[in-house]
Amino acid sequence: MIRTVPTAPYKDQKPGTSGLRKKVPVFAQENYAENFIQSIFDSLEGFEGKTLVIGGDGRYYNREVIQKALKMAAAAGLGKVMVGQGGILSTPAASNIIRKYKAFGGIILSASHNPGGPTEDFGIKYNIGNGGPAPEKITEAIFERSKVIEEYRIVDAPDVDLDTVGSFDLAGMIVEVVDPVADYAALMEELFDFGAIRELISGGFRVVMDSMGAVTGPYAKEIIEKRLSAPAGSVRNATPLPDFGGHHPDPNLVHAKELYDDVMSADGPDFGAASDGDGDRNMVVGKQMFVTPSDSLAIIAANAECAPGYAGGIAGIARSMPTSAAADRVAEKLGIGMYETPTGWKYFGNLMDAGKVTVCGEESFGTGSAHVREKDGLWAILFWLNIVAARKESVAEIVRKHWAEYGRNYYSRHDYEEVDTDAAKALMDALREKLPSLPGQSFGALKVETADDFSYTDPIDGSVSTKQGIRILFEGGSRVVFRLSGTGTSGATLRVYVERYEPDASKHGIETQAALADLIAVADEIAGIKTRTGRSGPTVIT
Ligand code: VG1
Ligand code: CO
Repeated sequence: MIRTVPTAPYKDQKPGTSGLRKKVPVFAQENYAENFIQSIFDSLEGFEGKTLVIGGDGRYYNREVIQKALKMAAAAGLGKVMVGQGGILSTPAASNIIRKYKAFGGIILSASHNPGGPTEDFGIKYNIGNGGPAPEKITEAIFERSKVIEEYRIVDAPDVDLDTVGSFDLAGMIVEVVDPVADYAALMEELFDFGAIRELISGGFRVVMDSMGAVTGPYAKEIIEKRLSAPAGSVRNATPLPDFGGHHPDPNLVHAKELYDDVMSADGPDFGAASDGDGDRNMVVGKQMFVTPSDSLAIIAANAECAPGYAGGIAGIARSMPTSAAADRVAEKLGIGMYETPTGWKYFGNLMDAGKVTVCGEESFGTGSAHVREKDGLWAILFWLNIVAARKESVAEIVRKHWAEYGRNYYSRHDYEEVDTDAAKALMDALREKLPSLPGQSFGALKVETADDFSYTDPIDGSVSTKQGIRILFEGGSRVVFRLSGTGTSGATLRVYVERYEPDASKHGIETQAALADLIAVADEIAGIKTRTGRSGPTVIT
């Protein structure tokens, strides 16, 4: 039954910030997906007879790779695979199923917010038994294995029917096709006050959610329209499509512009939300008030006790280094721990497992908590609705009062996408060389206090991650951070993160780009962005 297939290694299967991401034609090369999946199994121990969770965001090539992964799991000796119906599982839902059913781990198929389709992106990611992305030592082991792999094992069997819920035999392994939504919706109902949110909505508070043709459609329909009684049609683009309708399923000001414009208009809905390809990101827009992801983390943390699941308070907060320091001020006031980690959700896992932190966030529209071990788009959206329902104030009021109390961290990220890889690397190298000379230097009114290449030592297991982004900190709490994306699939993406702290409430109404203009200019002056990339400006501003 088990067939051992000789294969030749590929040299480019290095997982990035969140798993292996490549264009579909790369994944479709002979044995490419098989090699990577076998490398995962070869890097793990003790899974024989245990349960694995498999699901994806429904993008092009999802079903094909799921069939391969199922047959390879059977050959590897797994006892059972739980797979979402239709091959669908949002990333947070997969994390929940791994935890709830004490699975050994999971394979999540997604390239998140990147476009899908025959020539677009695909991805494979391994999650460990805590439900979170594999830590670096495992992803490194997978990469090392993929460079020397000589064979993979697969059972010869017909494809599994992914569309019917139930248990099936696959060459001696059980395949359980599960409802992708049920367990997740039940968890959300435990964490949040659905009664209060339902009352808010039935009182005329208009909520719209844009699922962007991606995985959260069925989840949002069940939760927002069915359980919270929002009118039918409140969830837009609710059918997961293999190409996401041709869009970037990226919930930000650029790609979710239609929803944004709608909610920003005077007679628009009271609350708008969007999520990404695999359901782990979120965008929250109140009527005429966009909430930055960094502020969202801070405000959720400050108001956590509104939600039943967090009524006892939160243990601590963690944020990725480029995320603004807004949450730090909340942690300080609450007298709880605050942790600054490298970019990528995998760095939060140990802190959550150790009970050090409850809520975590990234500036890249990612917020979540220890309820699962992934960031969670719908969770953040429901948290906001719960806060609005409990405080009986609009999103704009809540945000403005937060700024008045803690000060405002003006924040923006400028992305330069698909720039020449060598030019991007040269820019970072040149910046690194400049670091020692920067402290004490002045650029206009801005004086550099410190400058470094961020390095992180995990406080739980002592593992060290270096070169995680160059930060230039100015006196008074302003800063600029530079790093190269680890999720792109063509060329390099330079991310420039700009932040300025403004304690004075009378200065909280400035347009963000204007408030940051001097820092943006200094970032270019120090890094030579325009000259080195040949670009006159960023491709995406969020
Ligand atoms: C980006 C974001 C990072 C996020 C990662 C995965 O990584 O910046 O914060 O964790 O995407 O998110 P990078 O290396 O491109 O900056 V997702 O929703 O794509 O799984
Ligand atoms: Co995502």
